[in-house]
Amino acid sequence: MSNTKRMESAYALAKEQYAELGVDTERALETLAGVAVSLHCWQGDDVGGFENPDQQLTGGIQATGNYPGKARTAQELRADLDKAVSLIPGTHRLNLHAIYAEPAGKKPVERNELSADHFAGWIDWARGKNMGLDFNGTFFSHPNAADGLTLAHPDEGVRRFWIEHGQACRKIGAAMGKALNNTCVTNLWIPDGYKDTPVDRLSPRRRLRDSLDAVFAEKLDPKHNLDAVESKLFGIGSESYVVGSHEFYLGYAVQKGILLCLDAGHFHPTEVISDKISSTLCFVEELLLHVSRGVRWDSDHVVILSDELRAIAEEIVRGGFLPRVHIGLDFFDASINRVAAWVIGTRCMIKALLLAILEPTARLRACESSGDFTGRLALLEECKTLPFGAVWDYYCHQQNVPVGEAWLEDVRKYEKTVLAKRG
Ligand code: RNT
Ligand code: ZN
Repeated sequence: MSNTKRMESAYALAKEQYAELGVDTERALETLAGVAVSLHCWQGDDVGGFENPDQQLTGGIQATGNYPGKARTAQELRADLDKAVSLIPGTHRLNLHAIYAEPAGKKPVERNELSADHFAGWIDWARGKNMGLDFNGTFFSHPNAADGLTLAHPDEGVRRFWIEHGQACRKIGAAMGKALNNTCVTNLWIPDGYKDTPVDRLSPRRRLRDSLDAVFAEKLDPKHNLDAVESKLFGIGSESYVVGSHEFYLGYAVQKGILLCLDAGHFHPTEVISDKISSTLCFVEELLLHVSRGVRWDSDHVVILSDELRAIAEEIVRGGFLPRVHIGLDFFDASINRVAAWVIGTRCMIKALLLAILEPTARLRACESSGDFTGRLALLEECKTLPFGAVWDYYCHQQNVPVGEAWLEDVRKYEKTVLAKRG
C-alpha cells in the first residue's frame, strides 16, 4: 500500500471512531485551518536583530548554544522562515521585534525614530505569503537599557527615550495592520528590575505606570493595532524585583482595556498559564499568549507536546476563546538547527490545538454537570488513546506539508545547501 493510501484509510477509520463520540473530524480540521499562530522571528537568530552584528543580548534573557548557520541579515532570516513555514500546516503570522528593522542605506536608525518604512521588506514578505504581522518594542540590548531599567528609569531623559520608542512601535504596528488589512498585536515587555532587594518597590512602578500612560496615550484604530503588556516574575539580573509584575500588568490591562500577555515561562515554576486564561478573560477582552517551555527557569526551550501545552490549547478551545486569544510563540534555542526548532515548536502548538478541537467536550461536560466525576475522569483518560495521529497526518497531507518526520529530511537538506555555507 502506498503511504498516501495507508494514511487515507487510517484517517477514514479515525473519522468513524471520532464520529461515534460525536466529534466531526472534517469540521475540526476546518476550525484548525482558521487558527493562526504567530511565529516569533527571533528564534532564527538567537534574538540578535540587525542593528549591530556585535550586539550582545541583554535584559536578562539568554539564548544558549552555538549551532552553526544562524541568520545574519533580514534576507537570510526570511529565507529561513520561508523554509520553516513551508513545513508547517496552515496559514500563520510572523511576530517581529523592533531590532529587525531594515533602515535604508544600512544607516542605523535610533529606536525612538523607527517607522513603518523600516519594515517595508517585512510587510512585503508577509503580504506575499498572506500572513499577518505582529510587533514588539525592543527595550533591551541597548546602551539606554544598560543598567536594567527603561520605562521605570529614575532618569527622565532615559524614560523619555523609551516612551518615544513605545510610541513609535505602536504606530509601526498600526501601519502593518493597515497595510495587510490584518490586525497587528503590538506587545510591550521591558526588563526593568533589580538584582537585589529594593527598599522602594513602589516608585519604579509608579514611574512605569506613568510612562505607559504616555506610550498608550494616542488612540489607534483597533482594526489595525491592539496593544498588549507582558509581565514577568524574574530575569537573570532582576532576581529580587521586577517592576512589571503580573499584578501590575493585570491591573493595568484591566484599567486601560488593553490585552494582557501571558508568557508560559514568566511565573513560579509550578504555576501554569493554562489556569489563567479563563480567569483573566473574565476581566480583559483579549489575551496574547507567549507559548514557551521553561525548564527549571524561564529558559525558553522549544515548545513540545507537553501536558501544559495541551492544557493551554484545551482551555482556549473549551472556553470558545479562539477569537479572543492571540497565540504567539516565544522560545529560542541556539543549540539545535534553528529552522527545525521553529518547525517542531509550531507543529506541536498546532497538534495541541487539534487534540483539543477533537475532544468530545459535550460528553465530558454532560458528565461534569450531572456530577458524574467518575465518568469525566474515565472518558478523559480514554480520549488519550484515540487515533489523533491519523487525523494530524491527514491534515498535513491536506495542507500540502510533509507528513510525519518527512519534514526533517527537508530541513537537513536546507542545512547542507544553505545554512552550512554561512560564515
Ligand atoms: C522575555 C519575554 C519577551 C522576550 C521577547 C524576545 O522574558 O518573554 O517576550 O522573550 O520579547
Ligand atoms: Zn515572552
